[in-house]
Amino acid sequence: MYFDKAETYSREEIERIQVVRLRNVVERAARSRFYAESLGGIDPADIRSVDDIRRLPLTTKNDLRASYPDGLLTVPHDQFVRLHVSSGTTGNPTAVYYTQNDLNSWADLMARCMHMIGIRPGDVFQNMSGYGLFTGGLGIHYGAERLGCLTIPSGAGNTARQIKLMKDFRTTAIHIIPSYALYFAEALTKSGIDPRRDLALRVALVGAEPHTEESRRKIEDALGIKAYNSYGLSEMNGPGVAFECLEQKGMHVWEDAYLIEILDPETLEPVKEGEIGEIVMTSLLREGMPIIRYRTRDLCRFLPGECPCGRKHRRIDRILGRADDMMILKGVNIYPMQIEQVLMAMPEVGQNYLIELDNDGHIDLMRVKVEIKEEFFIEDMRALNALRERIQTALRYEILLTPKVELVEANTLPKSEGKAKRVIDLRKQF
Ligand code: ADP
Ligand code: K
Ligand code: ZN
Repeated sequence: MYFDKAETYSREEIERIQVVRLRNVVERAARSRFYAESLGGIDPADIRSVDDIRRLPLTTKNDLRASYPDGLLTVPHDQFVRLHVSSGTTGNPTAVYYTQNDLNSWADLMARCMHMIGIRPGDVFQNMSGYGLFTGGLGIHYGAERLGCLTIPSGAGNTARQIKLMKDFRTTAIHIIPSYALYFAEALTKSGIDPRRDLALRVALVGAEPHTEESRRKIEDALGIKAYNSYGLSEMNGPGVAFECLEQKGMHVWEDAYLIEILDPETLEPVKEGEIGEIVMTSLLREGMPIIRYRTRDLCRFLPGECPCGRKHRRIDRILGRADDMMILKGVNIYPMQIEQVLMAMPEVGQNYLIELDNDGHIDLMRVKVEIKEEFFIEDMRALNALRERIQTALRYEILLTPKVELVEANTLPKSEGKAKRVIDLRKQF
């Protein structure tokens, strides 16, 4: 029934474990350059209850950038076996290192999530998310193997091949980001395949980007499956932080492994029961690079009451949005500053640019309108096209997605008074 006995813990047991583990985290973290300074000699013995976490300092994305690449490491370099790097913005990206123990406990957590939604050894699991630096690839992959599934690392895209793999190997479970799932469902219909008749699909993990209850239902109807919401972030390993159970009523946060707070992003005080605030996370199991009170910028709320499934790990609602200007396209995190940095490094580019996000059906796309300085706005089509392609390549290199680039004449984009509006989101909520 349960993959891990932690799923059966009472509130008292959860909190007892949290206090012990938090003490260890504080002790261990102090070995890193960053926390040696920011913890300022806090004594682990001072942590006597879960609420004592509020004595510890918060950690922001900027802190991680400033200590890039290895300011948070607590053991020598040769003890690490994996590195993921996320969203570079102006200056440094953030690097997350894993020891073998970290990878093991992450795989266990991920396997726990998948087991919770009825996936078992013998299931055929197709991981249809990007691999590479995106933690949804390898993170979920190792969880599926840990659970004992036949695991197919199909990666994202190439819909025809995905379908063939599904048919040939009788795939029963998939991981897919919601926007691709909606696209995939349409492609399936167009290719004349009836998933209920022709495929063995039963269940999907969907996550990495915000989506609504309606799109979940759409994915479920179109593919003839059950779809479960999956939340995580690289700084906390990746996926496997919070996950829906069979009830599909919010995501259980694995509180034996993560200590979650929801704070008012202005006052940094805990919000009142059930109110919306920013998720702040502490990893309790990561040994090589523990992160304390990480400000995720994700806005969310706790769901009240107990879950009918019996697990006492608290549940959070769907992620309601972001407290910063990070954009999520096809599951990939992008900051407007990354784009600005690339554009402003090009001598031909003028003062103004505009990022438009749109979805063509379901697939996110980004259009970047770029003003070109008068002296460069030549009428030679070929030269302009070459410039456009150069900008596109530079952007793709930075954000890992290919935006559509449009060159426009100087002073033609709308000018704003005060804070420039750089991003227009025309996407229909899906
Ligand atoms: P991942 O590789 O798991 O996407 P990243 O660190 O790249 O990890 O991105 C983490 C961010 O993605 C989160 O802070 C959140 O904004 C977003 N995200 C992840 N899962 C979900 C989800 N289920 N619903 C909404 N947003 C999500
Ligand atoms: K993401
Ligand atoms: Zn539950």
